[in-house]
Amino acid sequence: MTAALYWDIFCKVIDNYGDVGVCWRLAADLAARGQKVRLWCDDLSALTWLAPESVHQGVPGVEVVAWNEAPTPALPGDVVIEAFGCDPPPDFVRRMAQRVSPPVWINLEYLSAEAWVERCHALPSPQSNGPGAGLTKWFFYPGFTEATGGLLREGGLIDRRASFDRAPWLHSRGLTLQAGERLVVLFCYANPALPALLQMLGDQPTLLALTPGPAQEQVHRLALPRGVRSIDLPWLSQTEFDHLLWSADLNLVRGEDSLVRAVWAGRPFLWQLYPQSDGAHGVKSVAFLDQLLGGNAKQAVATWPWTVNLQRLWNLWNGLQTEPKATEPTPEELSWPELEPWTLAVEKLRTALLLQPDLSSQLMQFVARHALPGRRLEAPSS
Ligand code: TRH
Repeated sequence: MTAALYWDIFCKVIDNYGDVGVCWRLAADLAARGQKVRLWCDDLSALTWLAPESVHQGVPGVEVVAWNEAPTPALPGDVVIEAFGCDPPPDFVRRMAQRVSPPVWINLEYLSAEAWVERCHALPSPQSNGPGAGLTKWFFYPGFTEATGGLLREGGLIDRRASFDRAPWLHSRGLTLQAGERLVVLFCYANPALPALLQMLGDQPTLLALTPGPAQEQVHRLALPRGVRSIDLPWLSQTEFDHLLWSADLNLVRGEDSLVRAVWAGRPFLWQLYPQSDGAHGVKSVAFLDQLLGGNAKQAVATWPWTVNLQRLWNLWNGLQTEPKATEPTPEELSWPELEPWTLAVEKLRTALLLQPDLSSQLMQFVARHALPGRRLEAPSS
């Protein structure tokens, strides 16, 4: 049993909800493991729906603090996590350096399945100048292999998933399926491939559950094929969003946090990566497909012909080209991947990932290894 430490997590909301979504999950998970967490966030608005308990009754062990320009006299805790390189305030970093035993300072990075992540995970970055001169900042990379920091997976998640009862939950949310209808969840960015995908959904009676934002905005402008009806969802809490993904027959998710949740859901899914102007999302996409399809997505095509359809559809969904074709497939050339092997591939990946330690456990072990001897537990005040 590790002694409780004080953790400061800094989160800057750049765009969308992944930054605050990941930071909240981490804060709540650490607190559930007996740690004391102070979450500094420069935009708390999404927490009202993503984690309403954080705003209303509060969550034991987590203090949420509005991070603004105003100087704060807060004393740093034992661990300082800056999410996605967001740079804690200089005066706070100065106080970190002044502590008798400085905090373990971690930069929690974005999730990627690319091979370089293993090489960069847990590398030190000694600070030679600035307010933190003399301190060491550590890079911590989440990931899909043993040599990375793992994935967020709160205690009991998989048991809750296994005992989840879909029908009453759907009923409670007004998502009543008609006989033979499948449930498809759409959480996406603006996506030029949406019309083609909607046409494909017309092959079977479908209830399309639309998350707020681009999914609703785009679908409202399009004609739905026969047999497909849609329903607008409100923003759900993360817990309810999980339930939604667990209930679906097909999940269309975006961003890294929802990718992880789609894997834990164990249902077939397509992932829309955050599009980057330099095309970096293409490399990330291939790296994840490699993970999903037994290590090498290209070679998987020879062994498992069903993966051809998956990769074509996946690439179309991400505006990427499928090799060796020089052009995108036309809607007529697209077909659904076979459902059974697609589901099995997701379940297999989930099983493999469950054998690896989760991100919070790894962070706690990392901190225990890198804390300076003689660390005193100091209760910080904000
Ligand atoms: O919102 P996102 O697109 O965030 C992305 C990623 O973080 C990406 O790394 C970043 O570069 C980009 O923004 C700028 O997708 P993501 O990561 O899945 O985060 C969404 C969060 O919102 C996730 O925690 C799930 C949560 N969510 C709910 O809790 N309820 C909902 O109803 C929905 C739709 C999402």
